[in-house]
Amino acid sequence: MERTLVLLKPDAVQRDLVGEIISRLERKGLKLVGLKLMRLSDELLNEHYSHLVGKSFFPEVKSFMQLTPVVACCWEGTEAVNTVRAICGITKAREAAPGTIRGEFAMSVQANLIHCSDSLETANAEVKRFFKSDELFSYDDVLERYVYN
Ligand code: YYY
Ligand code: MG
Repeated sequence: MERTLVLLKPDAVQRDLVGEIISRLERKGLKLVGLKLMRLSDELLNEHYSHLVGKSFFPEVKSFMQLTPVVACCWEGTEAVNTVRAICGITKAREAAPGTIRGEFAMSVQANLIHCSDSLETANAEVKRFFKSDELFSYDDVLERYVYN
């Protein structure tokens, strides 16, 4: 089982898409093991988007991510990292495939509704960065056998 980090960005919060996005991940069969609202500090964003520090658009990305609190969630499942990535769609949302979250609901590159971890290694680091261990939960999923058999 893998765990992956998802952030519902300020555009998802403002556009009332939090429930829709969480619902899509739930209905896919992923298990929600962590969930909270949080305001992202400069420090956290510098770490989280360290691959973008130095890019001309980075200050804008940062201030966009600080417009409202974001919803941080951790999802668990077999190959959860790639599964969530596929459901999310590509970065440039207006070209994201129909059926994906970005493809269905977004037009922008910056305002693309959702962040999700891009590899298992990144996911492990990101889950730790955003959640304390007592904010993550293990529990039986009574439908697991019907989701995975
Ligand atoms: O993982 P993903 O969110 O799809 O893209 P990244 O390349 O990691 O970039 C993170 C974030 O930065 C992206 O979701 C929007 C923003 N961004 C941007 O505003 N303009 C770019 N040219 C590239 C990325
Ligand atoms: Mg990324």
